[in-house]
Amino acid sequence: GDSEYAMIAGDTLPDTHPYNLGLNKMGDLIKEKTNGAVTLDVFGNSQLGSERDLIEGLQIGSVQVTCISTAPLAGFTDMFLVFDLPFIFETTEQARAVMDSEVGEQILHSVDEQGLVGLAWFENGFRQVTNNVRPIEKPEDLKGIKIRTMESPIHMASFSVMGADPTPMAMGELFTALQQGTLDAQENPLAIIDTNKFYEIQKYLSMTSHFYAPAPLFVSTDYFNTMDEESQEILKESAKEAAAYERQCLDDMNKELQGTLADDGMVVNEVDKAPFKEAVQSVYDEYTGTNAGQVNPDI
Ligand code: EAX
Repeated sequence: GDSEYAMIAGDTLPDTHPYNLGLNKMGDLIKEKTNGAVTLDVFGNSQLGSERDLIEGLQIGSVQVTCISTAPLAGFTDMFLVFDLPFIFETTEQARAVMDSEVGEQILHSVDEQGLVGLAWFENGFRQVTNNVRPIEKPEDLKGIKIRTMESPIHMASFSVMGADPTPMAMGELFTALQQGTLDAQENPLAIIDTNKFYEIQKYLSMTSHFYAPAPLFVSTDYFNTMDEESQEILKESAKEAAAYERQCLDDMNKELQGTLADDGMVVNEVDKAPFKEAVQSVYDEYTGTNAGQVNPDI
């Protein structure tokens, strides 16, 4: 019969990316656990708009579920900003320990009253620089490089202090901008570089791991409040199970990708992170404090 709660999810990544493998898994779990009373249809590839559009979509009720980076949340809450700081984590294990901790839960649920109920932490991962000018081996190599960043003041400041020229842009416009040469560079985790086929239009891949991007999964607060308690519980439980699956998919992909991207023609280099960390120290000074837009030192 007809489902009682027919939800749609939107995100900005290709169908083959772990975000969508995870969201589809979540849809399967929910359908199974509710015998079809609750369903989730997934629309990737920016079909429902940019991450900022998706946040607004949840708030006004045109979309029910989304999985996004924390950067576009900077516009209306400072609770997620800590994740945008450069080199805040060294390993995936550290980042996951924070997401899965009490403070991680507190951050995830900090916007429940602002239209977005936090369900789970998916993961995007450590971000790497690709470009068409030169291998990035030291911060000076970024001088004059036109790089697309997410809409995060902290991300933009980090590239500015290293001498690059950051331009914020939605994911959906990025491939074309790189292809047309409007930009030299972009930065994203390997799974995005691969599933978006950036290797077709970018020559150098530099393993800077300069930012770590978690991916909070949200359901619209208004929509969530229309659901009966049992369906709410199933939704929450399925999201957590899907998050474990999503992270596993990402781990599996990451194991293969560095080699694959080189086979696809990219010139890959490792970097010594020490000089990069030193170069962005001023970002910590400028963006930590109690003013709006700053990372609260308590967090
Ligand atoms: O949340 O825009 C980006 O570069 C992000 O990595 C992507 O939208 C995933």
